[in-house]
Amino acid sequence: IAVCGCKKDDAPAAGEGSDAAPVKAIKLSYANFPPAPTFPCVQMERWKDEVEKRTGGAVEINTYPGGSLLEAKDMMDGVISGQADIGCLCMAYQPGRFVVTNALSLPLGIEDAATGSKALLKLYQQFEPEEFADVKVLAMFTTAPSNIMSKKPVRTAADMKGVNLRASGGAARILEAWGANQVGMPMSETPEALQKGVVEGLFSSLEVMKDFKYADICKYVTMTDTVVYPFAVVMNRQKWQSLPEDVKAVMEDMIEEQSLWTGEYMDEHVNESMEYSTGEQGVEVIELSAQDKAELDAMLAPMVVEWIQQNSAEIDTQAIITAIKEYISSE
Ligand code: 3IO
Repeated sequence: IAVCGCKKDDAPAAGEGSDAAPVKAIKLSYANFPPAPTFPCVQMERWKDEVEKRTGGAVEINTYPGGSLLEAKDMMDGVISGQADIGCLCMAYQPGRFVVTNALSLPLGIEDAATGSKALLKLYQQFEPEEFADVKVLAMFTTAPSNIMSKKPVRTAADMKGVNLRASGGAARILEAWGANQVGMPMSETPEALQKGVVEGLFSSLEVMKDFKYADICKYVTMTDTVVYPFAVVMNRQKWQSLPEDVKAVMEDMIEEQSLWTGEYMDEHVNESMEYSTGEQGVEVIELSAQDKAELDAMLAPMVVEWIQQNSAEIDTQAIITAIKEYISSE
């Protein structure tokens, strides 16, 4: 069937009004774990709208934000088993499963989400890690660099010691290196943990200050600008193979575009979120002294070398790090 470039009222199906959508639209479900206003869901709605438009209504995508179809840690297996056709996952929640792509969350000096997203997609395309063999990758992107959001001020490197801060994956190991007490959980469980006092803050990208209303409770942001969180959007492989070629072509053409769009959206939204936090919410932004920043950076220095050594039996770790550094410096 011709799906692209064909207006939906060109050839109405039998028994169908000329203004109706095609009767046999392909329906796809798309699962996401955080609430609708957050960036993984904003990019999901953008992808849905573009795919529906570019396929001329031949594809209909039903989105399920907030873990209503699959929860954070079930995303990959849920898509592989077909509980959802498409899913958006944060790879930090299963660090051992996504060893290659999680290399992006090592302290390598990625400055923003646009750079991180470009680098992550290239990394995936160059190394084709086998953990994605059972799915079709539709997009990959990262958050902006992580900073500390907390109820009490963290003004020095010493202030971090023993503070319960929530993080996941590579970011969690950064907090450990700094002597904070890292508590691991998906972002979707963090609002309750903050509310109950299980954690006193978190370590993530700053758009969450607005999108999760953390600015209501975390009145301090300490700028560390370290490590991004890598994300993937994946489709069930059999479902992908069942799609008409012209539908596949639309989605294929959108892989890079969607990945970069999301990185840019993230960077802009971090700025918006911090304007809101400092302007309307009275949040204080703390800059560490040059000496403290150097001390914290020095504590992270061994992490990349350790990662190269620890994973070298399974993957070409040196080549992966060299490739990432190349992608980043070509920005
Ligand atoms: C994230 C996850 C869900 C919604 C918004 C978000 N912003 C940053 C993240 C990264 C993340 O998953 C995390 O655990 O910090």
